[in-house]
Amino acid sequence: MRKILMLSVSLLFVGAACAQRVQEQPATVPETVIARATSAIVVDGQGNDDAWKKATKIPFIFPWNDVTKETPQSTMARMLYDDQALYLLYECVDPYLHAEVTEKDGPVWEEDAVEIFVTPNPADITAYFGYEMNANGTFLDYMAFEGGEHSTKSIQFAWESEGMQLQTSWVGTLNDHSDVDKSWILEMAIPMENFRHLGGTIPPQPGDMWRLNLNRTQGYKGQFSIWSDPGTDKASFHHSAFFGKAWFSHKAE
Ligand SMILES: [Ca+2]
Ligand SMILES: [Ca+2]
Ligand SMILES: [Ca+2]
Repeated sequence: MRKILMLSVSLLFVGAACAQRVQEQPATVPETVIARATSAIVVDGQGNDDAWKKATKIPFIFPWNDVTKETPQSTMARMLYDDQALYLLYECVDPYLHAEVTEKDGPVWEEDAVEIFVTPNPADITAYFGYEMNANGTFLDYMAFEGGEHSTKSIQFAWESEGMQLQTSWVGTLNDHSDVDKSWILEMAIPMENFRHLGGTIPPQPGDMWRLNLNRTQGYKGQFSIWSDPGTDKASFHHSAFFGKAWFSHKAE
């Protein structure tokens, strides 16, 4: 078991070290507001619930690809919350849909996948939860610990979330690259209970701030993209010092 986990760790970092930086890192990390969901969200991979219309749109940036010279495979994320769950919606433009991993905690980051790295405790951002989800709805979850900006990370894949709801949908053909696809959507609800163990207030209260980042992997003929630029020369996501700031609102925005 230990051997398998160590192999996974090495692949995690090899897989995220291809593209080279082309843009300046912003001087400050981005901030957003997570509105309270005021009506039910049905996690069906469609993202068409009324509640989503009031969520702040979060576009991803491309620190490692010159998207003035290549077509950006854009991503728009949204977040909402209530006392029960943190809700996420990712809408991904993607001409080549690729996701074959179906094993829980498998190497989804090597395929078309989106991620959230998050801690409810802004006083100690060296530990955080990671969720990585591929386009067919398979996910990997873990707790990550780091000793500093560029230190060795410890990623505990054995940690398991409970009660996750997750669905995807797509326009195109999955794992058939003889055609050009259009897009995919991932919608999920992470029960708030899963955010315990690192400090912070669970469920979050209005005015609370969590540090987090939203990522998208390169996949097949794609681009690494992200909400908050980690400042690395090559695409690399595990840098909590550069997580963005997400403020919980008492109302629907
Ligand atoms: Ca793709
Ligand atoms: Ca796990
Ligand atoms: Ca296809």
